[in-house]
Amino acid sequence: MNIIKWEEFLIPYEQAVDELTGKFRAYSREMRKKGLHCPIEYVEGRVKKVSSILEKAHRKGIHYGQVEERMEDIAGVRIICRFVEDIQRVAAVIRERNGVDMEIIEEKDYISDGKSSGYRSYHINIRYPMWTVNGVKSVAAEIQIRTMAMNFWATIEHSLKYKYNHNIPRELQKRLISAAEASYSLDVEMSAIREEIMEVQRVLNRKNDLVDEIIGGIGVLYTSGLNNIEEIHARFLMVYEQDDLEKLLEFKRQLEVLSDLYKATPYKSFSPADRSVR
Ligand code: 0O2
Repeated sequence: MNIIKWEEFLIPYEQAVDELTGKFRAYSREMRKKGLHCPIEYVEGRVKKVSSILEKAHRKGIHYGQVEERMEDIAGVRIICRFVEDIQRVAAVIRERNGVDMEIIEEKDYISDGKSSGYRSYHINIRYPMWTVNGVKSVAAEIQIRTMAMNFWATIEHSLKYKYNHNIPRELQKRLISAAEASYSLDVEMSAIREEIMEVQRVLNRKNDLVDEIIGGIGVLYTSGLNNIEEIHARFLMVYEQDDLEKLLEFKRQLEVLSDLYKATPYKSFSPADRSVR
């Protein structure tokens, strides 16, 4: 590889990160829209900086000419989950894509078998085919799957590792290990109350969906030319402020009745008897 052309060398890696993060985000969006539990909380991606590539190549004795073949994490995607259980769900989703749009090279389980530093994460190294102007290029990428607690710990430890040039003082190392233990306990606790958290999330999602549906329904009535739409909207705001899911549901049902009535017999305003949403 011509090392002067780093920018050019990194183009397919940038494309791979864009595509992979895009695919995982799309998966997450679809799951949420279908009201299913999504194991992905959020997705990040990055291309390793040239200085980090050089530092890692030096540290691992990789000759610059072999960076492309031997460095697996120039393209990196990080998938953050809420619960430890979600990590294997994400891994299963990735395995389903093996041979479809990517090829799994290796899986590294630093959760069952944490690193001595205290690092915990699940890694899947893949090869991802990229369409470039010079044809298809197989790009190596590393997918790291971890919980928010694991990510918090790794981010802090990573900064310290750079600050101390990979030689973190022993005292600090000990504190990091005890922080890793605390992060492990946090994950265990969160898993224990997982059902409760998920129920809160389900209610919140249901409320958000209901609000969207009601606003959509009011919008349709508004564009159909219903006269007392402001009144209905004001009533909706009052119901919304009561923060009661049942009342929102009831409001939506009444709005649907109103909407059907209006479709059957278009009129410009409702008589008091028809004003069920009032
Ligand atoms: P960056 O800046 O995130 O790209 P090694 O680098 O020797 O630890 P190896 O064999 O290249 O590991 O592969 P591995 O174990 O899959 O690790 C690759 C990446 O995992 C690292 O890349 C880190 O992002 C992360 N990682 C691995 N071990 C640790 C750790 O102890 N602490 C933290 N914070 N992250 C870790 P880079 O190139 O080290 O860093």
